[in-house]
Amino acid sequence: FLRRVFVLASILLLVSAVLVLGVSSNTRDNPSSDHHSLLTYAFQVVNEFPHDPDAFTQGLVYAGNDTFFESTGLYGRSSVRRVAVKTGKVELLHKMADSYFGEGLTLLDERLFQVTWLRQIGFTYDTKNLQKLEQFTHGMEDGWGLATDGKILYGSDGTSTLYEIDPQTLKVTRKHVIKFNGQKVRYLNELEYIEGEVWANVWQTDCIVRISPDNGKILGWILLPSLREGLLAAGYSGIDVLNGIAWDSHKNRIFVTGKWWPKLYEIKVHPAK
Ligand code: DDQ
Ligand code: CA
Repeated sequence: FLRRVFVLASILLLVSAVLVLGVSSNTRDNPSSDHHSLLTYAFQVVNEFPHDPDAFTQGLVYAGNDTFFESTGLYGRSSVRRVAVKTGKVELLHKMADSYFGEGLTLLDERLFQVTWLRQIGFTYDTKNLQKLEQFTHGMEDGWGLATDGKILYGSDGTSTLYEIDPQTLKVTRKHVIKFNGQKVRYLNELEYIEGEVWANVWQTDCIVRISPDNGKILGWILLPSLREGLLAAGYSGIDVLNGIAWDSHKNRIFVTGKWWPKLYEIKVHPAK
């Protein structure tokens, strides 16, 4: 019996030695592996709120006072709406013309800016009543995401380009092509400016990429597959992709949701191990 214990113990020792050696030599072979793990962020849900499951969310922005403005897509069903954070209730709704597919939305100086899909046409709205103010043409290839740092607009058009747009002239003033390990990151979608970074949903993925607007470099990836998977597991089979990031700069709250998602999440992000 003792001999058996001894043999088993030696096998265990050998296996763990191989494992430890394997892992450490891996790290040595790949000096950037530490760097890469720092680039990845996990998250935890700190609150969840109801969200209109008929909202094909394309733009989400926090407006203070526990209120969002949200832009929804699909032809004939596109809208700009004011939504109560806690209840998910739509408090005010502007229905768009049937021929427009609502996309990214942002809030600057009491005005909402919205872009539309497959067109270079955007609109501004009065935040008080959601009345349309102006129609504009932008210089992006298409209208997908919008965000602002309080001075300029950031835009995405489904390519790997992050645009800077002057809110007065609506002209593109600067562009960055976003690359990860030399590869273009296409399908940049809904945007949010958060403490000096631009965060972008990558369409058809459960990932948010964190970008430095100063140089277009990627600062990190937030991996959120468990949100969509959790909804599917709970029986919400009609949901589409993750889309919609909003930032409450007063209470440092991050909100995320998706197209036709019945829930909206407040999350906290931390480096993944
Ligand atoms: N975009 O938001 C990624 C820019 C466009 C999404 C377009 C998706 C069309 C879905 C049509 C569903 C019809 C029920
Ligand atoms: Ca946003």
